Amino acid sequence: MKDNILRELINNKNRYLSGQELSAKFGISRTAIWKHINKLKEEGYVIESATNKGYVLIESPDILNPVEIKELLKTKFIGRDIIYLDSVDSTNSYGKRMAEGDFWDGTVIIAEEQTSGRGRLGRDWVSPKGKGIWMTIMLKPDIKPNLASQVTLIAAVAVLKAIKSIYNMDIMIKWPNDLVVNGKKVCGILTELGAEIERINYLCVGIGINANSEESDFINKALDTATSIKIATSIKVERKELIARILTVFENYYSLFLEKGSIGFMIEEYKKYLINIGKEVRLITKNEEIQAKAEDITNEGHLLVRLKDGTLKEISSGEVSVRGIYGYV
Ligand code: BT5
Repeated sequence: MKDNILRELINNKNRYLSGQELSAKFGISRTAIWKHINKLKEEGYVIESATNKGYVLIESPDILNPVEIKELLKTKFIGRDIIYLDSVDSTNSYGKRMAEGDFWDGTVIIAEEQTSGRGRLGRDWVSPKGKGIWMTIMLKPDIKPNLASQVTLIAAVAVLKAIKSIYNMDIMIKWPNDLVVNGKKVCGILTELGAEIERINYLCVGIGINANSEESDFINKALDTATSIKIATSIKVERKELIARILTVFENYYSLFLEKGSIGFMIEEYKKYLINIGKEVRLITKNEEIQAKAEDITNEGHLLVRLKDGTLKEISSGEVSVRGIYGYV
């Protein structure tokens, strides 16, 4: 009921809703309405109440309330079910546990904080409370497992375009899964899957964005390659707005991908945003590090590099980290 009242207040911004009107609409007493309003105020919603006029929503707190995110969404299925957690080990781990049972295709898991946020190959992802967007999109695509890594590239383009459209910043993709601003990482993506040999059971597309993190959040963790949208633009990110925009853009590309069976249709666009092409890079695997020149991206989203001996090598994501020869980019 509290969510219904909040939804009504959101949809009537700048207009007073009387206790009587709300009580008639939802079939509960005016005292019950008043109690729910007080609960919302306790959560940080600034609601003005005036005698004889009723209630009006002035301001929402910076918490990722699914009710508000859903009001901003323009999607058909992504984010129609949102699981909101104050704190979790990792939204991807939560998604994997959830996938042992059933879930709606397009369910999104969002947390204010991750206590064991994960990067690729067992690396950590720093996810301080209330500062970022730590979320996982859960999907059930009817595709072969070898296509799963392409969804990472879709997510990278979707996040980049959503950020660009709101903050108009100079943001690039570092193949395959990092978004970079001023030579530092602002977003990382971790796609994991549950699959049989021929069939994907589920995909977890984990997206981590440093939205409002401060320099101190990174210095404390000795992360000198990280930045946030707020550090880069001096603008406080409206996280709910950005999440809704990302999910909307993601759904468009993802639906086209399912229809066409490959990301070939968007590879030119992906390349346009790529920071690596034409650069000398270091390819870091578990066992070795080699230097090469990044030349192109294949239609499957693999990186083509020219080795020192002149041969071309095709690299799929997951197996390597790519760094510039002098540093992170
Ligand atoms: C990634 O891995 O970049 C994937 C990050 C995915 C995070 C999301 S958050 C929601 C979902 N739930 C999860 O548990 N994970 C996903 P990788 O390319 O391996 O980069 C990891 C490296 O980035 C670390 O070893 C650090 O050097 C650096 N790093 C850690 N936290 C960072 C942060 N907040 N910002 C920038 N760099 C960070």
